[in-house]
Amino acid sequence: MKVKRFTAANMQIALRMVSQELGADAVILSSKKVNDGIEVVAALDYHSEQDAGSPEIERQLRLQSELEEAKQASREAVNEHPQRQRRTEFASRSDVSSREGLEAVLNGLKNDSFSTPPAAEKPASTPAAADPPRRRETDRDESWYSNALAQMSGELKELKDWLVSHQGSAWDSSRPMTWQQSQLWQRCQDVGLEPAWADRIASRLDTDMSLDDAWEQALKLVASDIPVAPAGLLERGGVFALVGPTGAGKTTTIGKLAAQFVIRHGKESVAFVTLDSYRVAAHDQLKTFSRLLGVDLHIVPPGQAVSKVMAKLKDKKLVLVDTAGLASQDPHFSVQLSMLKEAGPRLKKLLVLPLTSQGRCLQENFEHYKAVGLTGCVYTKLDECFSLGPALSISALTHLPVALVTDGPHIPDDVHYPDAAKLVKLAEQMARMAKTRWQAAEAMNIANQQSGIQHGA
Ligand SMILES: Nc1nc2c(ncn2[C@@H]2O[C@H](COP(=O)(O)OP(=O)(O)OP(=O)(O)O)[C@@H](O)[C@H]2O)c(=O)[nH]1
Ligand SMILES: [Mg+2]
Repeated sequence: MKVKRFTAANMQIALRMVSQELGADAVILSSKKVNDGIEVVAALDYHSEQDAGSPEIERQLRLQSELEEAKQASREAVNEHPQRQRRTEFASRSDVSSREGLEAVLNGLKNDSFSTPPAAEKPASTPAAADPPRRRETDRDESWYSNALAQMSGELKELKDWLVSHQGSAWDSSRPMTWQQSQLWQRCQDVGLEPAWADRIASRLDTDMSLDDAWEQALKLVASDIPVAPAGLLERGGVFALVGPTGAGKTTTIGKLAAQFVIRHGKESVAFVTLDSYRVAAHDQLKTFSRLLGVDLHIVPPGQAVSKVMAKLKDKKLVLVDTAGLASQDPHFSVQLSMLKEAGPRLKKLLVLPLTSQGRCLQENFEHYKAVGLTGCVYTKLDECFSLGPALSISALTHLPVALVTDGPHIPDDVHYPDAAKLVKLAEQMARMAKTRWQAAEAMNIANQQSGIQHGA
């Protein structure tokens, strides 16, 4: 149990002091009016039955009084020595972390007989030595102080940079960061960028700019690091396989692309191929699209050559190959991977990355599918996601171009060509919104805690 006496101008301030010092679980044991306001005795870990009237409460209050008396006695001792008092005042008044604060301390010390600078350590001059030499002495003092000040400022800055670089926030701790770089690094983190990428961005920035200007630059660098595939897939066509985790949106995206292509180039120009024969009703969705759009569907059974089917579809402008979303541990996973590899580079493989997945899952998806030779990726479910940083990190760090972005389940409209700058802007807005929500939640927690204490009292 911890017991403490608090004195304050009114009850509200006293309760706040109790909450700050002993926390929300503190119990108020007594309160009474005193000359300068109100005195409250509060306890932490107080158990009403066993602690009531306990000598431990008396003992702790007595110790607190003795401690306060000792502090008062020591303050009086300091006041008795005027020079020591002056030094104490400099120290307490001045904030040496700023240039002005440091100057104030130095000026204070200059007037203090305890601290005589080297230039003034000469024997006292005779009264005859009038104004000119004294002015020279003052000039020398000034220059000594400004040199000392410049040196100390430099050392403080070095110390600050060193502290920042060793605080463990930087991914690459062997490379020191300035304070501003570390702020930018933190903002990149808030956006959800991978630490290694955030590190690269922060270290490329000129730190003479204001923090906000540097952040603007940082966002431009982020956008320039995101590889984007040339637009025009829907105009040019080609042979594309969509691979990726279960439920990522592969079949739906194929439906969107096929529908738009049919509108532009006619149903004869498109064909569907599926490698998904592993699950019950595996082809149903694609069969429905095939029927509605009037587009041919070709099924390639497990282990068969995809290249043979592709050879038969040479006259089609757009061939879309659907695959099964399988876990990497599934024995069929490697069979499907081999079929995709067998088709060769004419079959362009696009990794479908659902933006609603965690960053680590997206990273694993990339690792599992990169063996097929990915030419790009499709971001899906932008409309349902609240952090874009993880997917952008995959593209930037693995140089995997973004070919398409989908932002809804509707066929054929919810598919677009990406714009890196817009994606980055969106990513930053999402991060800002998340931060504001956390801050509001925290403010609510504190308010609830305080009202809880008041009700308890
Ligand atoms: N909100 C939203 N939903 C989407 C989007 N793309 C696909 N979906 C939905 O996600 C669900 C799964 O989509 P599918 O196309 O079946 O996913 P898949 O990758 O083919 O899944 P598997 O074949 O099981 O591997 C469906 O309900 C789609 O309507 C999108 O951009 N936004
Ligand atoms: Mg599917």
